[in-house]
Amino acid sequence: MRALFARHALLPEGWRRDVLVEWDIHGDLTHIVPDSPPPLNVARADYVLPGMVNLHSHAFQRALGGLTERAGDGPDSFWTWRDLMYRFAASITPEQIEAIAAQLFAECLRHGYTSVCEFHYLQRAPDGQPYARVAETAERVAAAAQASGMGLTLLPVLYSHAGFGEQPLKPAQGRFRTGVDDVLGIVEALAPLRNGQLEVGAAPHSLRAASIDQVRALAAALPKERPLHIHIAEQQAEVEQCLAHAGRRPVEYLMDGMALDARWCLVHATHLNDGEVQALARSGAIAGLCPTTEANLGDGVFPLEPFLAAGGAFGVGSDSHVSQSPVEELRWLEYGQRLVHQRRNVAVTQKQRDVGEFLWQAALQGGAKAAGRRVGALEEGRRADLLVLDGAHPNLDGVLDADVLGRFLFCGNDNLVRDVLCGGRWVVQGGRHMAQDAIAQRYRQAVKQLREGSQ
Ligand code: NGQ
Ligand code: ZN
Repeated sequence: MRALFARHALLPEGWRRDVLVEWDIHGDLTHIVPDSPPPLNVARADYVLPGMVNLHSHAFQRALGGLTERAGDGPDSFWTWRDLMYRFAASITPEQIEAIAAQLFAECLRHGYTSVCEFHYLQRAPDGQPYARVAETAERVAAAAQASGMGLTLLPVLYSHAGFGEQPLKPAQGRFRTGVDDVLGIVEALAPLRNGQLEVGAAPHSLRAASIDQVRALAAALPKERPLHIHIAEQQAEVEQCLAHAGRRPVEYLMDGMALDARWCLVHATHLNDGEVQALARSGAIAGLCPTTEANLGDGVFPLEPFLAAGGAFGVGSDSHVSQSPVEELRWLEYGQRLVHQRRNVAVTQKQRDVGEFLWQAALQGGAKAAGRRVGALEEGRRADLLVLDGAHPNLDGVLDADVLGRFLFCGNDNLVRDVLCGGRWVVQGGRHMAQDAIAQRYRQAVKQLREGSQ
């Protein structure tokens, strides 16, 4: 049956009662009718939310999570972590990429993500040669999304240089090497996979790895409606290198080079001056915030308050996947602000005073734009992506709908996501993913191979 009756459902305008939700065989929502009489023979749910968009992922890094938490000889940093990540990426096979991505996507679904944007740069063989199929590794990620039921935006990455001024790649970056034409070739090779569950955009890795001319060329060549993502201003060192190279800060430099709009997602954008905050907010580009990875890597704290005051749009991503939960990303987005400002309830607007509801709705809106897919709201014509929370859990039992997101995001560590519908398919039921055991078995195998290979 392609219908659900929700006692409480979060619609774009807020919580509504007795909502009949229907979708079609393609996985698109067809009817959302609040104040409906309870229908016969339709499954019921207490609290229903739209599934969250995870706007930034490097799926293979899931298998590195927790293994870089031991101090080295000197001070550890983002850059020392990156060397460990390169070492980990050196030998990984396409089969292992698929197994790791499937595990990640199943975990993300169980925790409430129904879309992932994969910022995909591991595109060549370990010896730096292209695979016989240019989109080999990207197709593996797509296969993992399909096996797990996750909605996907694949972003093949433009990665040509090691640093500003077109510095040659380091040997450890050989698997990432692409020029503009390579990326367009991969985008083309992926075209047959596009459907309601899968979109293809592109991503210059950063202004370090792609020159501003390359960024411009890629943006001009990609079909107009497709998303473009870029890492930017994630570390102070990048800002300093950019100032030395171009006399401007990274976001200034990018915005001087080209007009940004809502098809753009600027990932991290941590280090902004006031002018950049205003300009980025005005542009309509999405700030791609990844609070748990930014904390893990010691990036810094995004200037959320002035960005929101200027009307900026944002979404969240789990990036290196030290967390697979949107609860943790949104909780830490708010907590980072509280810690910095020594205040409470920062992520609100004049109109929306509830932190949890503001964060969930705003991250959905920004995330949907970044994904370039019709997702992010319980609305006719969008994908049938929704979460049923466990209404019997002590944190939710009998609560007012106005308190649901506060309980969900800011109280405890149990996973309150009980069932997940993604693209019109029930992929999680009773907290279990439909292929959880088989996917976990392949993941364990892949991780074992990687461990034994590195000894
Ligand atoms: C990445 N990760 O592409 O995996 C980056 C680090 C780089 C994050 N920014 C690598 N979390 O910037 O060169
Ligand atoms: Zn990243």
